[in-house]
This record gives sequence, structure tokens and C-alpha cells, in this order.
Amino acid sequence: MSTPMEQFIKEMQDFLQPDKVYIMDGSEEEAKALIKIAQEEKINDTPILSELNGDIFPNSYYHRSNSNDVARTEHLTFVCTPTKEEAGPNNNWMSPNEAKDKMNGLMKGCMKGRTMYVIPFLMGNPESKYAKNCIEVSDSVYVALSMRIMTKVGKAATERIGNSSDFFKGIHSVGDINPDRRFIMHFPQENCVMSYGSGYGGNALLGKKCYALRIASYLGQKEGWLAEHMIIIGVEAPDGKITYFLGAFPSACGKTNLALLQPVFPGYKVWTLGDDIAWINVGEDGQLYAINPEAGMFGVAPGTGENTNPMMIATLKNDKFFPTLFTNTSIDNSNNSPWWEGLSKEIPSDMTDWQGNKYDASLGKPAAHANSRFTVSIHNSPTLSKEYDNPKGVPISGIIFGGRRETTIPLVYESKDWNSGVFTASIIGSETTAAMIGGSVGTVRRDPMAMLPFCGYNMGDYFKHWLEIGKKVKNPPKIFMVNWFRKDENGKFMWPGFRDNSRVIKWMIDRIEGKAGAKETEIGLMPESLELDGLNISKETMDILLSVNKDDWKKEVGMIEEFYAKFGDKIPAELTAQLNDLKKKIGI
Ligand code: GTP
Ligand code: SPV
Ligand code: MN
Repeated sequence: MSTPMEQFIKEMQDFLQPDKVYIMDGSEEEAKALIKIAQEEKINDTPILSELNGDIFPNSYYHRSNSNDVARTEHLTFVCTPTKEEAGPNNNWMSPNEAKDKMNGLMKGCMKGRTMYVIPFLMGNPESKYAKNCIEVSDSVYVALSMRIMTKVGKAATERIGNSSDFFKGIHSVGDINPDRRFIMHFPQENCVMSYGSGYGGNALLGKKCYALRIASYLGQKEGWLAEHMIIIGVEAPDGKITYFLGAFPSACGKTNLALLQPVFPGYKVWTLGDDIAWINVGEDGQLYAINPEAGMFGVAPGTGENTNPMMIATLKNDKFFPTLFTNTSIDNSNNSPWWEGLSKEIPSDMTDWQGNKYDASLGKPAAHANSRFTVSIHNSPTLSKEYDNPKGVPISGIIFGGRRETTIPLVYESKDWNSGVFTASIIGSETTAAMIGGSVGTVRRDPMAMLPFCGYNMGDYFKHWLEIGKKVKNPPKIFMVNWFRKDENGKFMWPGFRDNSRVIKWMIDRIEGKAGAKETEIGLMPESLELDGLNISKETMDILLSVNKDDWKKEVGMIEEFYAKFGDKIPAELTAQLNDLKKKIGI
């Protein structure tokens, strides 16, 4: 008798018809062999990977993708629940049968002449009851290698799966990388995702957004937990006490930077547990606990430099776990190293841009794609927390939400209790970024909990689920809202951001410990003061950053009402009551 895993592999072999099947074991020898294959295999005359200068970033390789395939494609991403209502207005929907027919038509025999990589992987520590078993099949060696960095691939997964039929099935092919034939279809009822036509991270590394957020959020609703687009950090104070936070920000809005923050205060230290995804459970003691189901970081390159994120530069220079991949950055030809805007002040004089052309700075365009990324093991980070692999997770004392907003949203405010925090998170608006194709960068859209593109079911039900979780938690964490991205009338960021964000985090810790005061405002509690020693910022600027402009908020409420209206009576009464309360306070 064959095992369910063997049956799945056989079924995929019959369906996709690859020339070869390779089952990954996760070993270092295997990684070396796959890197070699990726250096020899070419798409449009470009090798899938080329070796970079190891003296600058050790064991690093460069990948240039098709220029039509550089970010997630939300308009081609579907949640295929039996009814449209289950998927909600926050998702594109197709009936499971129609979606299956479409994907079967596109994918039958699509791996002829190619190798099917079978990637058994785990999301989370195998010892953790919260970890999940998964298998992805893919015809991309770049995906196979990336999955090895981002998740626990190989033997541990195969062993944990054993004879069980309870595993996620990810079916992926790059196809001919044509956006007209690109679909990312989620089948939550079947614990399965089919993805065709893209090799890009969030579309193709199916353990990440597809499983660990969309499918997992669906499972979480059924099973009483949360799958969130959140970082996990532990902030150590000079007395050695560590306070654990979760932090949710929309794509390309600062999670990875906050996850590796180097505080400006002596004696404070941030320990990294996760930079993108958290699975959150109510523990036996009634506390909220979080684990990071991932093992690597797929981070935005532009803006990452010695001044902004020194810990990430140190991570990229570490070679404990290999390889590190750079995708769609530019190349500095003087030393064969990756370069991106923000890596150094000086622009190298001889570069190849992300599309493979000689870079001409006079054209005023960036050399690296705005969504160019690195893929690096979290084990290479000098700030990795000792608790990273704790099967129970870490106990959470604070949740930080944020968005990218030029106006309206103050630097920081605190919600009074869990329900008002859920309301605050449900009304997040954020300017769209280059992390997604198919929208104009910079337009404000509602992005509740930073989960708009990732919630695998109706967001009205999701809000209800958040409120339910609150009822089960004994000491609910404090909930904060931040905005690092406020701009002045000249379009300049008003707050220095990055390392100086630790000034705001310190206030949060003091609030959690009952050591700092706060003033009441229309939208929540705000600092009476922040520690700004050594920072050159005017009182005028701080006053704007920490104020509530009622006219701006009146406009904001209009956008919130429009968004809520899409969900009809699915919006929980608690949130409607909060909204009415806010309206009253700002004079509507
Ligand atoms: P995803 O990986 O897409 O989920 O993004 P992320 O939320 O992890 O964002 P990341 O930390 O990679 O930051 C995205 C961009 O915002 C980068 O270009 C950063 O340099 C920039 N950024 C991060 N934090 C700050 C900040 O405090 N202030 C300013 N001005 N920019 C920031
Ligand atoms: C994001 O877009 O939120 C990312 C990158 O973290 S991806 O994995 O492609 O979704
Ligand atoms: Mn993300």
C-alpha cells in the first residue's frame, strides 16, 4: 500500500507529466546540486541563478525574473469556496468546479520536458502542535531553492507527514509566464492551492501567503486561532525583561525593518522571531501566544542599508545557512554584487539594471525594481530570538498595527481595550505599494489588519472572529496604531522612522508596564511625551505628528463607511457601535 503522500506524488506525475521527478530531502548537498542546475538552466538565455561576489554577500546568487512577473497579482488570485459569500467582497471568487476546470485545462501535461520538484515542508517547528504539514510540487528550481530557505523542507516534513493524509497540497507551474494565463486558485475546503503562470514569491512559494495566510486564516476561523500578516519581536529592556509584540503592516510598509530594529536607546535590544507571518493561539493559561511558521525572510531590498537596517545587512553578510538569493536588484559590474536604491549613497558607475540593460542614471529611473527582494534564512540573523523555535510560541503583550499614510493618521495612538483595538485595525487605510501588480502605487485603500489581500474568507466573519478571540483571552495585549509615513507639504517624511521608531516602541513598553501617561483624544490614547533626546525634530512637527485633525478624520470616516458597506450585515454590531462613537467624537 502506498502512503497518501506517495499517492499524491503519483497523481501529480500523471497530471503534470514531467520528464523527471525529484523529491527534496533538504540536505546541503542537495542545495548545492540544485544551485548548479539553476546556473545551467536558462529562461530566455538568462540563467535562473548566477553566482554573485561571495566576498560581499557570501553564498549569494542572482535571479532576474520576467519583467511581467515582479510582484503579487491580486486580480489573478481567487478564493474558491462553494459560495461567493464565504469568500466575501474582499476576495475574487470562482466556483470550485469552474476553477478546477480552468486550472486542469492550463496545467494538464504542463511539465512535459521539465522536472517536477516535490517539496515536502513544514510550517513551524515539527515538535509544535501548531505546526502544519505541507507538500508543494513545482517545476521551478528557483521555487525549490526559495522554499528551502523560507520553510523547513525535507526529511523532518516527510517523517511528520508519515502515513497521514492531512497535509496541504500546493500545485505550481511557471507555465509560460504569461499574465493572460496566470491564476492563483485557493481551495480552502480541500486544503489545496493551484498556481500557474508566475514564479514570483507570493504567487509561487505556496507555503507563504497562499497557505500560511489565506488557507490558514480559513482554518483558524474553524479551529479558533488566527493566521496574521504580522511580525513577532521580543524587545529586551536594560533590566533583561523581554516584552513580546506582534506587528501588522501592509506589504512594503515596514514589517521587516521593525522585525530587525536596532533601538536607539542603550541597553535595549530587539530579538527577531518573525518578519511577515504569525500564527496566534490562546494558550492553556489564557494568554495569547504566537509562532512564526516561516524559516526565512523574503524582504524588500530598496531602502535596506547600513543606516536604515544595519541588522539586515549583517544578516545578508552571514553565511551560516545558504544560499541567499537576490531577485530583480541591479548589479554593480565593478564587483559583481547586487545593488539597490538605499544600499549606499553613491550610485555605482557601471551597473546592469533589473531588466538586464546597461543602467543610465540620467534617465532618472531606479536601477533595482521597487519590489526587488532578497531571500535569506532567518537563522542568519544576528538578532534571532532564542525563543524562535519554542513549540508553544511566545506570550504577546502588545499588538502594533500600521499603515502608510501621508496624512490623517498620527504617529501613534493606543486603543482602550480589545474591541476598540479590533475596530482600529479594521479601519486601517494604506497607500498601495510596488508589492502588488495591477493597481496604481500610492492610492489609499482600506487594508484591515494588513490582511485585505490575504484573508481567505469573508472579512465580516473575520472581524467577528477577532472579537471572539478577545473574549477567550485573559490578559488581552494592548493594541496600538502607528504611522511612520506622515509627510509635510514638501512631500518629505516628517518622522525619521527606522531606528527612531524604537522611541515609540519604548513608550508602548512603558504603557504596558503602567509607567507612562497618555492623553485621551477622539481616536484613542496618545503619548503625553516621547523620549526624543538626540533627535533633531521641532516641537511644531511633533505637535502635528501627535494630533487629531477632525477635518481629515471626517474624510476618513467617509472611506470607512464605504468599505464597511460592502460587507452589509456581516459587520459585527460591536464595530458599527465603535464607528458611531468615533463619528460623534469628531463631530459628524
Ligand atoms: P513585505 O515584505 O512586502 O510584507 O514588506 P514589509 O512590511 O516587511 O516592509 P519593509 O520593512 O521591507 O519596508 C518596505 C519599505 O519601506 C522599504 O523600502 C523600507 O526601507 C521602507 N521603510 C521601512 N520602515 C520605514 C520607516 O520607518 N520610515 C520610512 N520612511 N520608510 C520605511
Ligand atoms: C508581501 O507582498 O506582503 C510580501 C511578499 O511579503 S510576498 O511573499 O510575495 O507576498
Ligand atoms: Mn508581507
